[in-house]
Amino acid sequence: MNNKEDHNNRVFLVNLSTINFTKYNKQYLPLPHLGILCLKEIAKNYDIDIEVLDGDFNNLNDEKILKMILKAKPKVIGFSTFQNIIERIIGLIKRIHEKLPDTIIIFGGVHASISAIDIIRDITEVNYIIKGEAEVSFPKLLLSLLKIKQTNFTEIDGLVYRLDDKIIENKASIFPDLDLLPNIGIPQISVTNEISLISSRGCVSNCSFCCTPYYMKLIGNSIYRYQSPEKVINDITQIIQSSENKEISIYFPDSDFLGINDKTIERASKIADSILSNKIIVEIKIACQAKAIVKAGIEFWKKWAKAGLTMVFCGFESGSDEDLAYYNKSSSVNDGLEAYRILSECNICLHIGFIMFNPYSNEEKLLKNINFLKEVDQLHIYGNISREVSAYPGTKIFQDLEANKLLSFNKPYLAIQINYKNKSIEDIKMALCSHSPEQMYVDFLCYKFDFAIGSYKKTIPFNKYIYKVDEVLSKTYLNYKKDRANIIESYATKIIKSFNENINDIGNEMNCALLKRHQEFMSNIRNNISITKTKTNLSSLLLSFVKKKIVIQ
Ligand code: B12
Ligand code: SF4
Repeated sequence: MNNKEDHNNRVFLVNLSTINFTKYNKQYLPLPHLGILCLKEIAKNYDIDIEVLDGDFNNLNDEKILKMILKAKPKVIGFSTFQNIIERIIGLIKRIHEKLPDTIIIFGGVHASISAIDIIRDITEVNYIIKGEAEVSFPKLLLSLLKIKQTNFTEIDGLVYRLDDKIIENKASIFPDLDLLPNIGIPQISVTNEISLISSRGCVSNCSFCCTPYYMKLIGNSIYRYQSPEKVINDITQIIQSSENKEISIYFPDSDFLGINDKTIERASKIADSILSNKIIVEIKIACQAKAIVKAGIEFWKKWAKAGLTMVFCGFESGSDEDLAYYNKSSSVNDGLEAYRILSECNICLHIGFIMFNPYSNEEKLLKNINFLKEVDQLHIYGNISREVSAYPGTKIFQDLEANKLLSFNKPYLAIQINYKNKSIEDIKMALCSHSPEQMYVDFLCYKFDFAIGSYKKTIPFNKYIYKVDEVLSKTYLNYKKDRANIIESYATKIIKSFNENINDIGNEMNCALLKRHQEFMSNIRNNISITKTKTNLSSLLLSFVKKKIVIQ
């Protein structure tokens, strides 16, 4: 029976937006939630139709999602959980439960898997949690809940549920053969030509701030698993064939696309070989580690560049080896510098993950970070100088900071505040980070321009405009980027070196200087606008902000 036929049998899978639509980050074009997309596709094999409400990807804020749920009165709603949205999810399910007390609420995803027992004990509105990979367990549970095929709950791997006064926790579930997964790129084609796929699960490293290693251990398989080159190529080919000649770009935001040993690097090499030998025209972006970039070597990256690789995301995380040791990174500062050099030589754009602050930061390490960011040409991205480490339950950092009384929280799975060893570093963090919302907006433009200019695109779509790329625009942007990095360097260094109380004022001055220079850049490239879709624009929004700031001062 198709559950579509019975409206009371509707099943929703929900991912609340992480950006939550403030006026500064509306521009951010996010990736779809790949986990719930995968579950939706798998459920089709069981004739179950799942409706996905993906906050980021479908442009839905929490109120809109609530309205849709209350109108549809679904029988089952599954929420994918992240730590930074869990409180909003809990608030929402309480409101849903008030109006629709019979609706069954299920949690899943990495965060709920790690804190399953605590969550189900505390949040009575949650009926079930599936711990681990849910491709087998979720359809089994749905078939039971929709009364299509009863299964004894003890036979559903990963199921965490209440039975009388007890909480039952089955052993976590895992999907054994990644080659058998559906092609989750196909359903994205109608919405975007920037498709995301996952070709591996797990990671060869064990970074102290990351949930991946702990999650993989928890679900009973800490081995790095990956799809065969044949499966990856097959999915890419199908996507291209189904996309009716649209230019397709495919991003693999895997925890670790490359791995680090000869066998895993060989897999990636074979994928590039196949793209080249089959003359597949596609743009590829991947995520991997600095050490692996170096290990794979320049010829590997030249081949990948020929095969269409335009961007690599890499978690460099720090410019200090001491911090990298605390983060238990496999890669060193030198690996980062070398990885940057290799990718630059191959004209592959680099997008980095970076953690400026942790509770043990000191002036010396912060200055090393600034210096490193300058060396790898990433100091113009404000996010890089304003991010602090996260402490997710299950991670080594969480354990360490909790043991050292540097964490404040009501429950470990809710929002967590990190406290600093040295109060003056916390002040520096405040002075540098408090402008993130509006600067994130500009960072997003920089990512777009870096990428488009670095990979020789003819146009750059941004903020309802399309900019024509020519020599003048490239030069104007590169000057702007240099100035932005210089402004950040001089003010951030001043803030870090100042031991007086006016560092917040210096932070405000930095923000104003950056926004002013941004405004100048936007007016300099006005002639390159080739298509105007609407009258509202980023420049006017930021101009009003600059004026407001100047008045405040
Ligand atoms: C790819 C990726 C992204 C991509 C795509 C994200 C996405 N939503 O799909 C991008 C780059 C956009 C991203 C963004 C973010 N990410 Co991310 N991301 C990952 C990564 C590397 C792989 C995730 C993935 O696609 N796996 C493959 C799919 C198939 O698996 P899955 O999503 O886990 O889903 C499976 C199960 O978990 C389960 N499941 C998932 N949801 C549900 C719901 C129900 C009801 C059920 C029953 C089951 C279920 O079934 C699925 C199939 O098996 C993970 C690392 C990891 N080990 O998972 C981090 C990870 C999930 N991300 C993380 C974070 C923090 C974020 C951000 C908040 C970062 C930020 N500060 O902005 C945002 C949040 C965005 C959002 N709300 O979607 C953390 C989460 C930590 C935590 N405890 O909350 C992780 C674990 C990495 C880490 N730092 O440790 N991310
Ligand atoms: S390399 Fe990335 S995915 Fe792997 S453990 Fe470190 S942070 Fe996590």
